[in-house]
Amino acid sequence: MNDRVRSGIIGAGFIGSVHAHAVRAAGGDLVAVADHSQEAAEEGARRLGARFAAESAEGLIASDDVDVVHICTPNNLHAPLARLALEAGKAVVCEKPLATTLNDAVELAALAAEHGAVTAVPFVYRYYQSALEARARVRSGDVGQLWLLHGSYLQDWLSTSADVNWRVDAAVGGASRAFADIGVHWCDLVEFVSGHRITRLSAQRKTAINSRESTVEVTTEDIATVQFETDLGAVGSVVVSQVSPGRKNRLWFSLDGADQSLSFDQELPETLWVGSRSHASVVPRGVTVHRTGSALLTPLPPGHPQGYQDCFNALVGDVYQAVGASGTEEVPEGMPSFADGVRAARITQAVLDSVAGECWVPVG
Ligand code: SOE
Repeated sequence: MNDRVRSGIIGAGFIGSVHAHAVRAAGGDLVAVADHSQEAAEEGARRLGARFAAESAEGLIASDDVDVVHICTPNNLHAPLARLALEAGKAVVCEKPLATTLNDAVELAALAAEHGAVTAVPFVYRYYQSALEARARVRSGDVGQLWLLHGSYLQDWLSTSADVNWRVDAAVGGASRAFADIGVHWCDLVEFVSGHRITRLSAQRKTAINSRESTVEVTTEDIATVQFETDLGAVGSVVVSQVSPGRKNRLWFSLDGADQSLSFDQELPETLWVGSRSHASVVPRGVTVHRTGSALLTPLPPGHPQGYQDCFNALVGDVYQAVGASGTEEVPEGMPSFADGVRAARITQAVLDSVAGECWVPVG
């Protein structure tokens, strides 16, 4: 392997370009881009600054010039491409959902383990320093026993019938949309920060807009509400929506314990709110640094706002550190892997099962 990790990106849309910036920030060499057509691949390679446009996704995966494959395609292509990449001996960064079915996600994680591959699913909100501050405070015991975990993840980019996207079509995006696309981020972040695991849940789904311009019949949900219990004795709920006017990307949580409550808002990530019976404060990012091992976790001093792209850069920095060290044993603590992609698929399946059965269901 070169000194620089060599990358290939499949899918040069919005998220592909976020990955390309992160590859550069991590010191990677963006070698190739593939897309749905040769023309799109060439345009993407030019725009993202890759050395060449691959003739196909399969060609990019087979290339000896690529060490890490970034899968940034529509959801239904994640599993087949990730499988090919693992079989070709590559490290894989696969967008969420890892697969559109739980079985496929489980198989991919097993295949990755068999190959000893470095894998990642970009649950990037874990890299906000204020979220890490919350995690450290929970772990320190200051918050006391957590008994209520609650919040929401709200967007508005699908809130009119003119809003059309491949995610709306279950054949391409998967049976769950709002929950599988953003609800899983909330669950991942809250489990990561709190240390709790959701053990059973009861869910509702609602398709608010049944017919969208130039789209097949809409069967995927615009809204999901989930109430749950955890292994460490807390209860909680989350509201997920892609049709909440004015809410752009509002991932918000509150973790309420015996002594303190902590709350974090992805749209205002420079601070963590900490409340107790007698006092409340807003803690600025960077007052304490709790985590080591992530190459790019804190490139910005306090007062220089950390954003979504910085989180992405940190994730890819972790992946490339592990790839450079050529071994999963070197994976930095907290880096989200295919195992976390399986966890998200399990919770999504439980949401679907709960709605179908109109009952509480266990989360495996
Ligand atoms: C669109 O809903 C989207 O880009 C998600 O797919 C991402 O995972 C989330 O981070 C932001 O919103």
